[in-house]
Formats: sequence, C-alpha cells, structure tokens
Amino acid sequence: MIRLCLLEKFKLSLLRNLMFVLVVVGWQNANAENSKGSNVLGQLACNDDIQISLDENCLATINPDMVLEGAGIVNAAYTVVVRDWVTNAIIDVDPATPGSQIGAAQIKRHLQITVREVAPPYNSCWGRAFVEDKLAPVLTCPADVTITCMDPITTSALGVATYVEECGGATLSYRDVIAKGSCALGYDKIISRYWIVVDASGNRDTCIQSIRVNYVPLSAVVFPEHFDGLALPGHTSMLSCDAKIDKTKMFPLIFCRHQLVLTIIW
Ligand SMILES: [Ca+2]
Ligand SMILES: [Ca+2]
Repeated sequence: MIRLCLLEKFKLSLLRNLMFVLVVVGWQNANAENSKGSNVLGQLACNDDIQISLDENCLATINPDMVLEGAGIVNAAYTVVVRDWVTNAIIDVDPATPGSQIGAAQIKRHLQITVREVAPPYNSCWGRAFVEDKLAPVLTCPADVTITCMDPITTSALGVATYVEECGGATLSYRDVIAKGSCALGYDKIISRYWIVVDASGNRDTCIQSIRVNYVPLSAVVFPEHFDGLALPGHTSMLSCDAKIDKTKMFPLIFCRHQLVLTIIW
C-alpha cells in the first residue's frame, strides 16, 4: 500500500491534474512462483542444486525439507512435484505411497523439484537435483574349500559369488592369486580367489574365497596290475618281449606339479 501526503496548499491546485510516476526499483511477489526461492513475504527458498542418493531399495522419497532452505521445516505444510529436467514429465514411481518417489530410472538424471505451500499464500519455489546411486552391491563369497590337485578349480565346481544390487545390474568377476606350497608346507598351493562386483555407478564390493589345494594322498593312488602271470588278485599275464602295454588298461597316472614317479621294473 502506498500512502501519499500532499501539502494543503497544493491540494486545490493539483488534485484535478495530478499524475504520479512510480518507479519500481525492486519487487518480489510472494504469491507468484519464482525460480530460486527469492521471495520475501513467505520466506520460501529452494536450494539451487542438491544431490539425492537412493536407499538400499533404490528409492527415495523427496520431502520438502530436502529442497527448502532453512531449518524447522514442517513437511506437511508443503506439496512436492518432481519433474524430469529434460522431458518435464512428472515423476512418482510409487503412486501408492504418499509423496513423490524416485527410483533407478532417475539415476544420473537431473530433476526439477517444486515445493508449494498447501495454504495461502501458496508460495512456491523450485530447486534442481541430481540423482545418484552411492550404495555398493552387497557381495557374498562362496565358502572356503579344501580340495586335492586332482579336483577341478572352476567356479562351477567351487561356487560363484552372489550379490544384491537393487539399482539395476552389476558386473561380477574374479581373479586368482596363487601362493605355491611345498611338501614341507603340506599342500600344493593356496588360491585366493578375489571376487569383485561393480554396479552401473561404479560402486564396488569385494570378497575373497580361499581354496587350499592339497596333494593327493597315497591311498588315492591306483596302482597298475602286475604283469607277472601270477594267479593273484591284481596280477595279470606276463608281457612277451615284444609286446606292448595296452595303455587303455593301464592305471591313471596321478600327479600334480610335484610329480609322483611310478616305476615299472621288469
Ligand atoms: Ca508416491
Ligand atoms: Ca548400487
């Protein structure tokens, strides 16, 4: 409201042809939507640029106090409208839940978030947000195992790590680091299988599966038959001087890197 006060002596001479020129230097309308929350009367201001991280379920509910500047904000006093910065489409991935929810589809996208009062003067402001997934997948390694050097060391035989990643896919891989053993140490080698999982945002988790590879015990060796012609279990006919051993009927040679030498003596 603007109040004009005229001197009595000018009233009679000026009232019939009075024109005022009002120069507006600065003005802010509390009822009009503004872009940066610079209004004064409602004291409503939005943060210019915020980051929103999704939770373990890859969701986030955008509340007014996440966008509005200041403290003591009562969320129930405002409504929130979320729009994609590029498409301008309104976003609420969980209509059944009160408020505006965002999810995996909004990761690495900018949003325009408008906060408006639910009561007069219905002031409002908007802010710009960037959505991020900052939670790493949760990785679980296969159990540690002890095998012999005759056993396969493939992942199909020894297990594959599993992971939980709610924000879309992730890439799982592994690499083996081998520590050689010896007879003195009592094992052939220990394989440390490093599993790693990386989600689409570069968050990662790792775990290690230990694989102990033992030598084959002597009890596991299958010895060949004796070609001596004796009528005893495990004995067979003698070989003639120019005969050849049928290898398909021979024993399986069992050796690892440290060989078990089997000698045939005639
Ligand atoms: Ca909702
Ligand atoms: Ca993630």
